[in-house]
Amino acid sequence: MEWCVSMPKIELHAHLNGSIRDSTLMELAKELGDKGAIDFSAVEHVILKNDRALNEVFKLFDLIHILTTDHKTVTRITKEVIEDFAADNVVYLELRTTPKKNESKGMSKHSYIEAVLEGIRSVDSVDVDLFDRPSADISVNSNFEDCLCNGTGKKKIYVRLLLSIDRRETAEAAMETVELALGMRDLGVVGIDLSGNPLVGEWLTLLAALEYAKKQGLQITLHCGEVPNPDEIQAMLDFFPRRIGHACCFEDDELKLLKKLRIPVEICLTSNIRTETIASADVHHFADLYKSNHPVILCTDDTGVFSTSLSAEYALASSTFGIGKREMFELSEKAIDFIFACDRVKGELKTIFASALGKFN
Ligand code: 6MZ
Repeated sequence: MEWCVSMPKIELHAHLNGSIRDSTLMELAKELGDKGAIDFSAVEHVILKNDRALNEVFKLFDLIHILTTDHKTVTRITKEVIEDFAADNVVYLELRTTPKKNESKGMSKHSYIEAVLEGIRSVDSVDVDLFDRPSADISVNSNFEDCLCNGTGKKKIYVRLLLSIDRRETAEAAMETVELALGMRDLGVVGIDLSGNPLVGEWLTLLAALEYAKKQGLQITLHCGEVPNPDEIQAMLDFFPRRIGHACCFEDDELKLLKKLRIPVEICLTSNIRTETIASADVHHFADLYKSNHPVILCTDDTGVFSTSLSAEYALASSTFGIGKREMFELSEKAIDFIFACDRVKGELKTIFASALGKFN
């Protein structure tokens, strides 16, 4: 659907290492294969395979992480991911990534994020807004293209970072990530995400770090209910994060509580179907949440791993649930309310959407 591509969109749930281009992954695998570090032919079919159950996805991430272990590669993939989202008319991207240590490459969690920031700075085909600052720099333009280009002839994308805590991490490692996020608040980091294989790790191990992050004013989003786990779902809702991701395996009473608390849900349709956490799009809980006017945001999760784009997710929602162009536009615009960036950015995004409205009526 052409109009899904041209519509301005907001991406709030995208994992950096899950959003790498296949062509880049293949190139990196080939390089390591040539050096004898990996068996390229064994890796090639894993990268290009399309249907993966949840556990297999996390095996793929372990492989991807072997391909992206040095600073230069982290910088490269960040740059490409931002360019790809901008090309899909994503105007605001909250990109999340797990800071990694790799002593053999001289990489610390801090230098990993520095490499990500370098990737953001090196984007030159689009203007990137990375910092929360008070003054508005978009005048009220009369059309969407002018707003998108901010008068420079280049597209503009707002990018903010979330630092992810992997569920496999220790309490100390999680705390280190929170400290890192706090130290990088002036550099585009706005919050913390809890992610990783939902079948491993304990909520209680990570709780102290998350509580500390919250107390210090970082915004928090949790992967919640990607698999059935009633105790954890309850504990996560009690924690009252600013947003949650997935919410696939909620029982009726958990759903009722979620709706009462009005915690916005990041919905990743293709990811949930591919990983078989939801049987098919037509029975996805998006429909119920959307109909009951619960805050929902369509997101991609991992554009590379699931071969999708945000436009494709909008097209899938529109065709599966019979939602028209105007309503999809409203859904996209509503996401502004749930971003973690400052009010200046919210105001500027509202201007961008207002100027695009005419095309989507
Ligand atoms: C839970 C996920 C995920 O952080 O290395 N990740 N966690 N559920 C999902 N649904 C499929 N998809 C991705 O990006 C990759 C990491 O993001 C998390 C996993 O921890 C994965 O290792 P970064 O940039």
